[in-house]
Amino acid sequence: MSVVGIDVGFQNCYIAVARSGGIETIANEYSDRCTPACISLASKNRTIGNAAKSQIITNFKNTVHGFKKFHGRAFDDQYVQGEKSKLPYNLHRLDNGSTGIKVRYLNEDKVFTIEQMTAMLLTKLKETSEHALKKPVVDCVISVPSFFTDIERRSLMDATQIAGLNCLRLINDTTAVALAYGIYKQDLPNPEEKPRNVVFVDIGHSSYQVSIASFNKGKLKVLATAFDPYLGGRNFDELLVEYFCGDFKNRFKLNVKDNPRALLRLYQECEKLKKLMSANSSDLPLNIECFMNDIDVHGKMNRAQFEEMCAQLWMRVEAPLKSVMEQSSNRDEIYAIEVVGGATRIPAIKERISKFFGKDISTTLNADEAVARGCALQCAILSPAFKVREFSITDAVPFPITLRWKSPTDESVGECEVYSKNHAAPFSKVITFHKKEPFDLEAFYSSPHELPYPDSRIGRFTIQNVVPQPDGDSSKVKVKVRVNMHGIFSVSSASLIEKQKGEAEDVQMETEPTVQNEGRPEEQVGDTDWQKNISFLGALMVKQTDLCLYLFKFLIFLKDGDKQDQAASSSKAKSKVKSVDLPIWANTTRQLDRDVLNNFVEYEKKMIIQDKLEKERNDAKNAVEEYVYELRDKLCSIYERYVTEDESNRLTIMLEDTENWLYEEGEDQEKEIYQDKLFELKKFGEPIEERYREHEGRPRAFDELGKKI
Ligand code: ATP
Ligand code: K
Ligand code: MG
Repeated sequence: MSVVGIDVGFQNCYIAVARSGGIETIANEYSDRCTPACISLASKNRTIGNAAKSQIITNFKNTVHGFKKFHGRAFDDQYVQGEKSKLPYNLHRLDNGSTGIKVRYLNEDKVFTIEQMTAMLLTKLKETSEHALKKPVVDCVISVPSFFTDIERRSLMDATQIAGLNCLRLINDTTAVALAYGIYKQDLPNPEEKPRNVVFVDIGHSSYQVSIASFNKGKLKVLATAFDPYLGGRNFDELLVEYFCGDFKNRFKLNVKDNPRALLRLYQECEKLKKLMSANSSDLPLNIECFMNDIDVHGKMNRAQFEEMCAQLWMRVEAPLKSVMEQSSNRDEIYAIEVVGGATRIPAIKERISKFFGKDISTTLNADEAVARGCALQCAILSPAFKVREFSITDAVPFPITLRWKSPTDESVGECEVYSKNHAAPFSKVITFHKKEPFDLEAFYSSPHELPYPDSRIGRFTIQNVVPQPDGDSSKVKVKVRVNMHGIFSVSSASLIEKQKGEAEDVQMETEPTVQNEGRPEEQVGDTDWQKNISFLGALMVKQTDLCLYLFKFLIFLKDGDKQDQAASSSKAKSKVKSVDLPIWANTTRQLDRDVLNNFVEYEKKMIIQDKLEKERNDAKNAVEEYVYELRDKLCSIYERYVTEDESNRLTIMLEDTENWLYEEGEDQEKEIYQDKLFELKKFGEPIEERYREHEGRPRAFDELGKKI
């Protein structure tokens, strides 16, 4: 199996792999360790990464970037609509209401889903890692913003599937960084000692994430997370662009915003300027030649001006830091503040963070590569083929999750917060219900106001085939819910416990009217030590009807780990009850239809083949062109002595004809045509080459011989 970690950034993607020497970040075919999250669609193929980035201006309508946060978003979503007006390419409303991207591809109008776009990017990253590892890559770990909700995570998971990847874990950006920080540390406190608390800050192009994690030898636990999902490097670019648009309007009478190409160029130049200002506080120029209407523009800015201009943004740096500290009880001692992400290079941001903690910040991690490295480490830990130091990672649930249930036959409703904020994850829980018929469980995020997503629904899960006991009593139904490795909630299994003789007492005890209150056990849930595998949390009566009691009870709290789960449930089952698995019908919000997903998988494969064929065709064409230049060059240099004048003239004409052909009729031909052309040329070229080699080779052979003697 492959051990690959992928940081899918809003702007920049990085790949780290495990090789015998350890974890290393790998470079793509441009010797660049950063692959831009950019895809350009064209009439014959698509280009992805660096090559696509260079098309941003020339092919702006079909070059797609900045789409990461469209995952799981409806077209009508406020965020999507806000972005839409800023994008050079077109968004499109899909039939199911999701956001699609409309481009010209293979000479047709085509709408791709966000999952497909990210899959294209992943295809490229997969190929890059396959090239580096020299073997197929399927298993991987991929990073995700910690504030991504279920819908966004599931959408990203679908993308990995379309790209033919098996994502072993979607790991939160800051958790990956924490892992990259902790796993190599030799001096972490022993398990019984006071843990070391470290704050991790990642400010990328689109968002700002903070977490606080506690470390002991061999483990890390995320205590709390906080974020500003809409603050990143791009906000600074936007302000600079805004400024220069005004400046150029005044001084050059240019309406930059009416010209998408000029606007895109200005964005690129402003980003460069922003980076320069991080290292330099003096006046810096911004010059663009032939910007618009043949006018060259020039402007300037310095760091002080920039800082004044961005006042509203600096104010947003503190809130997530404050939030994360307020949430964690171990706030007294912060050992270090580790910052990563490109935008943390801005001096004013560093200063603000440092000032907040009253302490210097550390930049011991590679700001660009730490996330990818953490992903690769997690992948190595999960891989049976790799030996990695024992290191356990406990993440935190970013938003509380509530479960609500309804009976189809009467109006009874009950609900309970099953995962509190910062609850350990991954984590499974078993809830026991007493039911006579199938019932629905609805999962949703309990505090919509803190959700950076407009829809708090997670999904509806119908527990099917529930029947009363032969004696007419309610059946005990155990439902297992979990927040899995990817941070995704699900109702993972349900079983009906058939009453055995001699068990009546047990049931009676549970249906005792004393538990009829509507108290909520979630406070207890939050306080439970997750490491204790089983803990009884008391029972709660939801509503009593004339005929039966709807009762649920939290029974077992299991640290996620299927073996433990199985062991616990099977040993219970063996003891005295018979359990029957119940089918669950899951209807998760905004989920891509599985048939549609499979079509996307096939379509991605087709596009990969198409790209490969197009590349071969292009290579064949380039081979002809190169041969023409090479032969022409050699005819009047090294081959000169080996051709007659007549021969040379004939060949020169032939080469010229071929060159002309390449620009005209031969501009766009099938691969075979180019191959034939090359073959024809070589028929003339190769005999000359041979004569030359023979002649040149002879004295050298003597030389070689001479050396040996
Ligand atoms: P996200 O984490 O939001 O998905 P990302 O991972 O693609 O985005 P990064 O690669 O961490 O983002 O950071 C890119 C951002 O950092 C860009 O806005 C870039 O301009 C900015 N950046 C990079 N270097 C510097 C620098 N020296 N000074 C200022 N900003 C910088
Ligand atoms: K990145
Ligand atoms: Mg990032």
